[in-house]
Amino acid sequence: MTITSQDVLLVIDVQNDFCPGGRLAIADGAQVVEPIHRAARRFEHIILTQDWHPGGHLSFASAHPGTHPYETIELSYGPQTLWPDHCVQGSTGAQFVESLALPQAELVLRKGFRRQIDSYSAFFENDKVTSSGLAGYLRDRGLGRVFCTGLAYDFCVGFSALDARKSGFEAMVLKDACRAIDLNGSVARMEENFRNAGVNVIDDLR
Ligand code: VGL
Ligand code: ZN
Repeated sequence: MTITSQDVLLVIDVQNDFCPGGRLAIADGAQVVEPIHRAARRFEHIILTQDWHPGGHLSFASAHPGTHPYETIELSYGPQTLWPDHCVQGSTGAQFVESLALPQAELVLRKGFRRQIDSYSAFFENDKVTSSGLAGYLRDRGLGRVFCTGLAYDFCVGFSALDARKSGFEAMVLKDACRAIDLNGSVARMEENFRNAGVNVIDDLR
């Protein structure tokens, strides 16, 4: 596959809390780093996202007495899965994995910083209307094709790819450079969404 100057590599949430030893650890999470580095050599443009929650964030089970992590509850904007406290602003868990070395990245986009709304996608928060501004940024810079990598395949990577399509961009997911949470069939559901939205899943760039 030919990568051009209109393509961007989107590296989602490669942070300590999503890796073994972290608060919301994903199996083999840290193993995305090597394939991400390999892909990154081909891209002129790289954007990182960082899950970045204030303490007491509404997506934390700890903010809802009587609930447990990985339950789903109804919030004003719809269903919300509850998580262990994670990626709290300024914490070690919120830092990028130490081995991630992408100093050439042009933008670090933080998301999930509003206490009352979670944000899986890099484009829209979970209410589906609050914009991060990323679509405008990409458009202003003439970037048209988004290659998604990172954590987690079935949450933040997946919703970012779907919203890239909704915002009018081509969207690819580099599966080999992602790892999944896989909660109650979330991987199968996300892959169905990918098919319906025209998101292309590719194993790796070759
Ligand atoms: C994520 C759950 C909660 C992710 C972020 O990066 O996929 N998942 N916050
Ligand atoms: Zn989060």
